[in-house]
Amino acid sequence: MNQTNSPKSLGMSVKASPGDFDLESYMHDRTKAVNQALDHFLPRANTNPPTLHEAMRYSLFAGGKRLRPALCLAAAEACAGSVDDAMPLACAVECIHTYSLIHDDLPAMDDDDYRRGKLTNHKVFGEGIAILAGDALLTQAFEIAAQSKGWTRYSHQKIFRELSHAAGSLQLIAGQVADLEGEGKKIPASELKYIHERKTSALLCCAVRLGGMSANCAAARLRALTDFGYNVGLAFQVIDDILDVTQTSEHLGKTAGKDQAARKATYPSIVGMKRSRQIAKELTGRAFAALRPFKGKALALEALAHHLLERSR
Ligand code: GRG
Repeated sequence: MNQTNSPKSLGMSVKASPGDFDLESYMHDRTKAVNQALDHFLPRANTNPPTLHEAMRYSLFAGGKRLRPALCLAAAEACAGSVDDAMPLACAVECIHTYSLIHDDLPAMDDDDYRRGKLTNHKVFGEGIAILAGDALLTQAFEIAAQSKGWTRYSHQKIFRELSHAAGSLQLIAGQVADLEGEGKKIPASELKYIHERKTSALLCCAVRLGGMSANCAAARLRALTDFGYNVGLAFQVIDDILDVTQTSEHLGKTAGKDQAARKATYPSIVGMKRSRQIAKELTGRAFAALRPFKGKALALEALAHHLLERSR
């Protein structure tokens, strides 16, 4: 198993969070647990057909930051739930996220050669296997989620609906369609927000909500987590747009400057760098405000929101 996604390698040794919360060791522990769980849930690499299972594992263990699983587990903890109960849902979201990256990198989409500091899936396994590895990871997510225990407020039916809605034609894929169709066009900030809400915020928000659901949280808590996840998700994409301009490919582990090259609308290209930073800060402020009902018990979520704003990759 590739263990390159340690918090140190993610640049987390800098001021990681507000207060005394040690985000670096939190991420170290949660990343290790998530990697072990994913390793357990996925078929072995030599399972027939071995090329497919190798390809699925190649991208899943390529060194992703594991932000969505961390958000899911942190939300569960904020609601007095357990990491063990939330883990299948955290892993399901990471499988969907990885599938979306494999497909996003394909020649028919963003046509990228590098992801997570390594050659993209289709560069190593060919386009056909990369498409199938993405399909299989998406499907695998539901098989993993089926292994969650189910809760009185949140049945497996509700969990499946949550995952399929975030990954489906109204959210993740709608965002990707709008992104593709917007290439080379001048679009207003409202349209860019529509893309970010769907392409990025929907799955991040889903990760946070599923964490709350795994703790059988009450409706008011779920609303607060939704508000938090939505705003953190939008801030995450604004920062991603900024990093695409300000960081090198080497540092990001993926091709920097792609947005400009593809003539994609981004916050820096529409409102400028200074205003983009302000917007990311405002969104993070709203995310913090959403956590007020947790009365200081959502320290990991707070630290993650702060880190996502300050991150450099
Ligand atoms: C269905 C054909 C088909 C494609 C789906 C929806 C989709 C393709 C792609 C969207 C993927 C995408 C690029 C979303 C933007 C969100 C984003 C910035 C992802 C990167 O997340 P990080 O930085 O990545 O957390 P790591 O590698 O660290 O997990």
